[in-house]
Amino acid sequence: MKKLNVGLIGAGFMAKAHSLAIAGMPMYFWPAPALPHRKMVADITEDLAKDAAARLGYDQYTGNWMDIINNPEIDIVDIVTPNDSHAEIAIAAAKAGKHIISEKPLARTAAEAKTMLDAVNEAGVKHMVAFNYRRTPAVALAKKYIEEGAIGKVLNFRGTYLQDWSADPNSPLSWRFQKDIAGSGALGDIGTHVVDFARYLVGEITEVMAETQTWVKERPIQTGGVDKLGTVKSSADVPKGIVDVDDEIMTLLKFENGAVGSIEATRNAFGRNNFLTFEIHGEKGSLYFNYERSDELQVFFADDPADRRGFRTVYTGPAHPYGEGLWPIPALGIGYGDTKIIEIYDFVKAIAEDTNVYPNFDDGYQICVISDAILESAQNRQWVKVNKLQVTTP
Ligand code: NAI
Ligand code: SOE
Repeated sequence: MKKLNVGLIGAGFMAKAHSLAIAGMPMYFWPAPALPHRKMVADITEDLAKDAAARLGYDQYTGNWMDIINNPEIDIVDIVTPNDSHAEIAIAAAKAGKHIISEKPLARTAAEAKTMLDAVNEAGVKHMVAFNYRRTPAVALAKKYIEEGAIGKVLNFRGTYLQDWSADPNSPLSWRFQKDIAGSGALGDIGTHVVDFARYLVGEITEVMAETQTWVKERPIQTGGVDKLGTVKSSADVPKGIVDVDDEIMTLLKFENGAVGSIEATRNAFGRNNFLTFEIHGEKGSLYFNYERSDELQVFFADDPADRRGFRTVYTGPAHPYGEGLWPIPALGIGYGDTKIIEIYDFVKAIAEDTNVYPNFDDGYQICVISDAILESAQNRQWVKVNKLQVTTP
């Protein structure tokens, strides 16, 4: 079985998720299309990388990510650093002929994402952007129902991503609140997952009309690079820095196929944790998904007999997308890690079989174009048309 050596760059939250997925994938999907192997990990210092290698199971470590790029044994570069370094790393990796999986958002702006897209196209390597939530079996099942016409022509998409970890003003000023590192706030960080759902399930977005707000204008400056996502609060005497990104975005949407929709994203919604939802209305039925109940897809079919009409719950299992690799009965619990295992499986399969994989850098770029349009709309207080790349997304 072919082995694919992975070089992981960044050793925080996502490093754990990606490393678990690399290790666990063959146990879910056997025979594996190829065996990803945890070869080398990089962080900003050798000490951090050394600790990561021990913790996450890598053979080698380095304090300089260029060592991964220059290592001829590395097949896949896995980018799990904050958003400001995705482009520089991806372009270097593409030039070195490595396949690339990058965390989302692909880049801070569409212009930056375009440089990454051009680099992978020129190099002819496989590329993927890690919008993993579309790999929740219930979300893939919603896609299947829509494609089969089970809810008819789609009329409306309503998506939300609500969290509360930054609602407390003493949640520190990590990289996620700094425009030069993150690009944008709730929009790029979590809103883009919903934009990915909208494009995946409904189709291309052509116009947006948005509002953004920054509720907490300054926060205590965080020490240390890894974002603790509000779990460690600062004391009152810590110096404060300016938040120059959005805390909240709301946008109306128009789709190429005539559907309309809306997206809301905020990390300041007390009581909401990972409230990533969509409700889709079609001419013949409706679908509802909430990641906080990620085994479940709520479906309503308008041609049910009148006395049986109502939303019903489908618990995903072996009969549903990716079910053959997961657990033998429905409702055993799909977790965050499972979506990452499926993601790496699809990526490795595309490399082994030389096929396309989605969402790729084309999608990552288009989502950055939509994000830029959302920010422009909020600033200019008007509908903004979205320029469309000719993408190959199915
Ligand atoms: P984090 O703050 O937990 O960790 C980032 C790590 O990267 C730190 O260890 C830091 O020292 C290291 N780092 C920073 N610059 C580096 C460089 N130039 N070279 C090597 N290492 C460097 O960040 P987290 O939460 O893991 O986020 C990383 C990326 O993953 C971001 O793009 C974020 O948007 C994305 N993300 C995606 C999620 C998803 O559900 N798909 C979930 C969380 C994050
Ligand atoms: C923080 O809001 C975060 O970790 C995001 O960065 C991820 O993309 C999301 O999946 C979970 O929340």
